[in-house]
Amino acid sequence: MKKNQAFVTTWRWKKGLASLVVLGVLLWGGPVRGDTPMSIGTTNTTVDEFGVPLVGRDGDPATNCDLVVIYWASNSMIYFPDYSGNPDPRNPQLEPPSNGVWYIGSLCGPLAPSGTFSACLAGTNRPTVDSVLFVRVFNAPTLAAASYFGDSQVFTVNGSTYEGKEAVVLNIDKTRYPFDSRDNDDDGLKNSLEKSLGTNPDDPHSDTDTVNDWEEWVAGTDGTDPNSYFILARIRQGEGDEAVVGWDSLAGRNYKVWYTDDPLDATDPTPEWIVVSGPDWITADGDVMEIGIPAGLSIGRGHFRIQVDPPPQP
Ligand SMILES: [Ca+2]
Ligand SMILES: [Ca+2]
Ligand SMILES: [Ca+2]
Ligand SMILES: [Ca+2]
Repeated sequence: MKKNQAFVTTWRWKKGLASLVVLGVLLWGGPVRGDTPMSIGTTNTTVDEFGVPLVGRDGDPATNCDLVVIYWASNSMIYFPDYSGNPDPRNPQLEPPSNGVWYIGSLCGPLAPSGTFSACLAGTNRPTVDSVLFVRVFNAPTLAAASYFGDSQVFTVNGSTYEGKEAVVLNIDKTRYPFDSRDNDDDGLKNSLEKSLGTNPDDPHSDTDTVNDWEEWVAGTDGTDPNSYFILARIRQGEGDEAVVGWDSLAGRNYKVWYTDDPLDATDPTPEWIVVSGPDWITADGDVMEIGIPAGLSIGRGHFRIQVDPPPQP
């Protein structure tokens, strides 16, 4: 009997010691690293600066997928990266996963339908409670190839769990910010946009078609291909004496058609042009546009030209 009592006493003492130890950890053990996995990700589709969904893992290897990086917001602030996309020192990078990088199309837990991503943070990657973070997505698989980025909201790890996980849903709609808004060659295109288009940021005429890089971007032609430039492609007869003017267009761009019957030579240095496509811009809904000019063939010899409305530059 005495033996049993002694055992119970010892056990109670040990239980008390265990409580003290646990209390000690809570009081002195520093930040609490949640012991459950954490997933962070998007449920909306993130698009690039042209409105095209970022490349995810639809059968592609991860190396083809666009880059995702998690950063610390050390004082709850997001700072702009440098011209090459490297983060501000006040936004250091969270240790990447052991298998390399996070990317668009990666999957973790219940998040990440096609075209989005989620990252699973567990073990040493799992940030401590009260960590303040944000996520940056890029428009290319590597920082060296990227030119635009988009940021999530700043969020705080709070340790809460739902069905065994802490889940943070991010909102990143677009890689809307250029790393480099300078215009080295003064052709009207930002350096970052030239990188996205493949044109030379130090040369206003990247190819030899004499149409400059900005004009080619406005018209939607290829600034790296001398055989691609904006032309009025065709004029044909429509109903009766209707003239039908056609050109290669870009969906969403706005156009006007102008006409003059002046000779466009040295005998008339100030030709008078009039708009014949109506009072409003015409928005293209595909890659070919045609517009009928009533009685266009009855006005004799003349010239048409197409004007493109420059869109806002990303
Ligand atoms: Ca430029
Ligand atoms: Ca250029
Ligand atoms: Ca050109
Ligand atoms: Ca061209």
